[in-house]
Amino acid sequence: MLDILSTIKVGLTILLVTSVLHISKTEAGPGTTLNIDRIFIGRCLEYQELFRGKLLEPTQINCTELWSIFRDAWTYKNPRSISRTDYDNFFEIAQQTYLPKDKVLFWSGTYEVAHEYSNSGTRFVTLEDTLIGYLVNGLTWCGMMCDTCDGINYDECPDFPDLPRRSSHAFWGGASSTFASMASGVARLMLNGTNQERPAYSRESFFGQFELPVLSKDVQLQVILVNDLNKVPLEHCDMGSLADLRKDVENRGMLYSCVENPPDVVHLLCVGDNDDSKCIMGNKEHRAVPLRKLMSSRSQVGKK
Ligand code: NFD
Repeated sequence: MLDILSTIKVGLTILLVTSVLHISKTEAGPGTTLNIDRIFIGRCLEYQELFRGKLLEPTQINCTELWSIFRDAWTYKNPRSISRTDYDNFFEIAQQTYLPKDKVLFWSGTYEVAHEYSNSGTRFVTLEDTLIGYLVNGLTWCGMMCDTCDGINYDECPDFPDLPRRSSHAFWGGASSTFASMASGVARLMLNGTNQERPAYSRESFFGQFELPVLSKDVQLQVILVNDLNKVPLEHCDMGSLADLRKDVENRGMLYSCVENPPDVVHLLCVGDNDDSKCIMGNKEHRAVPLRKLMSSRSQVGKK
């Protein structure tokens, strides 16, 4: 009897330990991107050597030294203790001194279409087209304290919601405000009016927290409200969260305007999905023929 009880006890302990381990495992995200050093230095060299002819001036920077400065900001440190000031040195050295007037593009909830619109920094400039954003966009990194490793945790990094706010926003918050503080003239902000999960504009977004508050008062903000094809628009200029945005912008003494689904953006959306009724546009010759129709008329010809 005692044997059975102790076997159950051991079994329950194992179950408890594995479920605790499982919970702590699922709360962490993936670890630092493997080969982050080589990716960083490679991107830096590529940015420097191959990006001529874009809206931004090419940079002249020692990429190996820049990697060391970036690495020193977070390696051998607990990711929960990182804050914006850890990256200040990196931002100062990697920051481009000039952003072209009227060409800055912010985005919130519209990553894909905004970057198609900016076209890798040739039509507009997003944070990810600047050196700071380009170097680490899409990468994960976090440090760990240890004696015999390189101070980088390749196994797991904490998920953003699991970090104190000042640590989760340390890099991208700092990068966003460094970028936004240099915008001049007309700045554009692309928002999505068809997302059921979130409002088009949120004061909690990086745009709301780190970009809008540091924009120069001379900047005129033009919102481009994008409605996904085949979805019902949930928000319109001057209604709902867009009305809050107008208030926030005007309270800062800035000029505000808003356009909904302008033709150039609709054209971009139609590249991937020209069956939507919004993609039937222009005069007859330039009208996009829905692929489905074209295919069915071709198969009819084939049958005759
Ligand atoms: P979003 P937004 N911590 O689409 N930006 O207005 C960290 F680090 O909702 C660029 O918030 O729009 N990232 C990038 C998070 C990142 C967190 C941030 C969090 N707690 C800001 N929560 C970038 N390139 O990665 C969410 N994210 C990620 C600048 C989420 O995965 C741009 O200049 C999503 O991919 C742009 O004007 C991304 O943050 C504006 O801020 C953006 O979330 C977009 O930030």
